[in-house]
Amino acid sequence: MIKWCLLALCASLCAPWLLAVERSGSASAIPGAAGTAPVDPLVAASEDTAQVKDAVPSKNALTRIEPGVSGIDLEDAWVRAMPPFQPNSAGYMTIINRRDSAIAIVGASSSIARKTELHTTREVDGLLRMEQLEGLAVASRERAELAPGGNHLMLLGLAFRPVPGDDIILCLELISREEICTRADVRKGGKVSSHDHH
Ligand SMILES: [Cu+2]
Repeated sequence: MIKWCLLALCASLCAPWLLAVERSGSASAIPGAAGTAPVDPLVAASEDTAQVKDAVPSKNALTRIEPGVSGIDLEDAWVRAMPPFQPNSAGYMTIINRRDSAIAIVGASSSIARKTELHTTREVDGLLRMEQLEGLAVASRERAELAPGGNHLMLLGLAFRPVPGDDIILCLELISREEICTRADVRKGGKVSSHDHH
């Protein structure tokens, strides 16, 4: 489903900005379908049940991995400082995949917002709009920039107003049920906006 968000925020977030997001279509093969030996129906049934359980998303099932040692680096993370009474903000970072296979980011969370979504920015009929992304793939040995005017983390329902000096945690959830987090500082997004000088 496509969600549009037309925001006042957009004016400051949506400056045309060159982004270099490497998208990967390199899906890896799913093992395990090759076996043709007859199986005991009871065993098969219990395996089916296990697979169904595995398929149910659960927060508890996330495995926390650390930047660097996990083969994924998160660099230069920051959150946009906001004026008072703004309900939302945005988060940015560079995601570097040093693994031998692609990764897919399918969710996000933060220490500051009720909900954190993956968004992209598109121009539609001359207007810049933000659209929620189902996921974001980063090919092996590639990097993806979450940057103003392009893909970003949308921080919805701020628990407090982010101001420079704050220390915020941004986390990404991978399709492999891994979660990777980084510290983000808070910056005024002056380089892409003409509305930040107050
Ligand atoms: Cu957004």
